[in-house]
Amino acid sequence: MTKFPKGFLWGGAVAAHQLEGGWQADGKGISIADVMTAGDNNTAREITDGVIPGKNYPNHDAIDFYGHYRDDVKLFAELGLKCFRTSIAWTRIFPNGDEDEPNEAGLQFYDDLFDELLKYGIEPVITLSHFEMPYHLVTEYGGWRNSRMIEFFERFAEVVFKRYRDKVKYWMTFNEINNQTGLNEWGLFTNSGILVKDDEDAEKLMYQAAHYETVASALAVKIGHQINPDFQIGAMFAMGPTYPATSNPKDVMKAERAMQANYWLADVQCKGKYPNWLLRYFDRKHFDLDISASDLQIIKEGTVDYIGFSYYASHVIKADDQEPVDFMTPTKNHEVQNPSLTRSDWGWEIDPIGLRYALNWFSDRYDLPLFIVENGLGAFDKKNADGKIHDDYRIDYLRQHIEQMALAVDIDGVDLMGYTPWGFIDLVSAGTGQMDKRYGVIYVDKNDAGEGTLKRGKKDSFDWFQKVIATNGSDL
Ligand code: BGP
Repeated sequence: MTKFPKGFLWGGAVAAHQLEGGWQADGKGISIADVMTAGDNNTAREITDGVIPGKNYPNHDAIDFYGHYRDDVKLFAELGLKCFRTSIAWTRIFPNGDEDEPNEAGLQFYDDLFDELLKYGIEPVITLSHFEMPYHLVTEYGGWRNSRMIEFFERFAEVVFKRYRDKVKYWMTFNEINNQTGLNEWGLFTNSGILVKDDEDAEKLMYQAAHYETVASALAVKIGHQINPDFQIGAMFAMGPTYPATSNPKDVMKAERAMQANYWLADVQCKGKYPNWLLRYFDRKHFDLDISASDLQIIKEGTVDYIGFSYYASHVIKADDQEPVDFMTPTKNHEVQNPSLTRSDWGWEIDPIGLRYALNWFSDRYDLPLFIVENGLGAFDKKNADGKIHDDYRIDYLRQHIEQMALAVDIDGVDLMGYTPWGFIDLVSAGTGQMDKRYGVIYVDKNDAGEGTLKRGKKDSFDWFQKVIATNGSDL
């Protein structure tokens, strides 16, 4: 018997810049993803100063979903998807980000894509900003350190809300808005288009940028509801619970601090207010941020309808005796391995029970519907002698996570809207720029060197996930 409600949104998730390609097609502008090179397992992606000829920019062509979307959607329909999560590439609509008028060809592309999905009864689930803001907004305005970003984002949101008013019901404002709280270069750039100079305080910049984003998000929620009261507009967080390394209360408090440092944005977007500890922290640090009374009013009025989140792994933290527990960020240096868990090819800890924990954590705190909009296993897939990919490791990963989802729904009473595994069609990795870090149940013939026919194929996990959807999660 299924544990999942009727109408449960089984789907798959991607982001425009990671699969579309067509980086200059039909008037598209350059996004921040277009100036990031490929890294690999050991080297980070380079953020270049504009597009430099000869460098390898994997997002430029990606898997050419832009040219293949009709055939791909047909395959999604065969898989049985009820919904498809993608983003609208901001640079297709406003190539530079600060124009007065949108680019009609870009708008038309998403009209065609949504029509194609709806033809098969697949509901689009749309992220407005998924690591792909116009690069011009970085060079001209400094990204989200600048409050003018709010007006540019609003214009973009309003245009697409109006245009797709009757085609899209489920929206999210900013993808993984909280993954910049770790203060690393990648997180700050992909979320906020911020490159920190030597004489600048990264932490202060992050809080300021994140504040402007929450104001923009709240305004988008308000405008969206005016345009169509049926819209469901969610936040989106990267969720990876942090556990204490031991029962030493110092470790427990440190883990609590890590959770606060990573999820305060959920308070702002879901409760409509800053947590008390953070306001005290701003004072203590003399940050003197630009947070006005009217901003706080907007945040209060524009709380989200649901919580979307990604879940890949959990973390463990150990307190440092030399350091006061009130130290907030970054917390990464204190992470230790979890001896109870195994890890993926990229060292991400595999923790299905952590997903149930995460569902309970969000549900208890915010009492909102939840939507798991990313989850999955990045792995090196090898073709067998029969030319097929037998990815039982991926099936195991997904099965174990869905089992925990079922318990959260059935036993814990969590209000769960749906589940869209990440990168269910192979695409470019956001973190590394690799093609060979694969999450898909659909294989795409393209490798890290950019070689391949782009031909799509079904992995064993395709047939398995098809059955899961067809039985509403009862046959795992
Ligand atoms: C999340 C992003 C996705 C996606 C995923 C997997 O952080 O929202 O865009 O890429 O993680 O990460 P990666 O591609 O680095 O394996």
